[in-house]
Amino acid sequence: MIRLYDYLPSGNGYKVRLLLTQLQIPFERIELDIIEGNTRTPRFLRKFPNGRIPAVEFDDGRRLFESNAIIWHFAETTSLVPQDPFERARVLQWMFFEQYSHEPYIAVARFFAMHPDHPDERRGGLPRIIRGGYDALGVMELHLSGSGEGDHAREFFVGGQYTTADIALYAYTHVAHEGGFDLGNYPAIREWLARVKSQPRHIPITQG
Ligand SMILES: N[C@@H](CCC(=O)N[C@@H](CS)C(=O)NCC(=O)O)C(=O)O
Repeated sequence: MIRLYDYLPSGNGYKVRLLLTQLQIPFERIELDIIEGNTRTPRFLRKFPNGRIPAVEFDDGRRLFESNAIIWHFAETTSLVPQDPFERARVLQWMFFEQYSHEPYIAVARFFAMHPDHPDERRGGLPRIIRGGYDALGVMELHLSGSGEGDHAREFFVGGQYTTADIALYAYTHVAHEGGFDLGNYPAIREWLARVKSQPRHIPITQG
């Protein structure tokens, strides 16, 4: 059975939990408290030198970390990843966007709000982090609402179907308010969030 090293409040961990549940792939979840430094122990670092969850371990000893690499691996041969090479690249485009332009702002602002006493050198840059988060939301709203030149409104991020791009972006967008973000001016995002939530076998972030 696949072992998933996880931390319940983590949106990155949630991506993997959600995807495995939706694909009906059984897994054992091992909760590590990141606040207590449980991903930085010599034992964990020997397996996962990045010292972060989510990370998975297979029965044959293979290991994988980075949430989006993990969900890509499990979804690659399912309807959650399109078959057309260009559409696949578009899914990856949004997954890279999530990691570079979205998660470092929206997830970090939420982490600060959830752990006001946790020391973190990035805390001083909070105004820049909030700005970055709203920039990312603006990009998503533009794409979903189809307000760009020659564009059209979209139900999902790529190809009119629910893909790993939606899972990657949903993970922290649906809890953005916990980081202080107001989605009031982002109607297309709010409708998309409801659409993702209504997918078969959806689970909330609080479910292990
Ligand atoms: N890019 C990584 C980010 C992973 C990450 O930042 N994990 C956090 C929890 S969301 C963590 O394990 N932090 C513990 C630490 O850095 O010690 C991914 O998408 O998996």
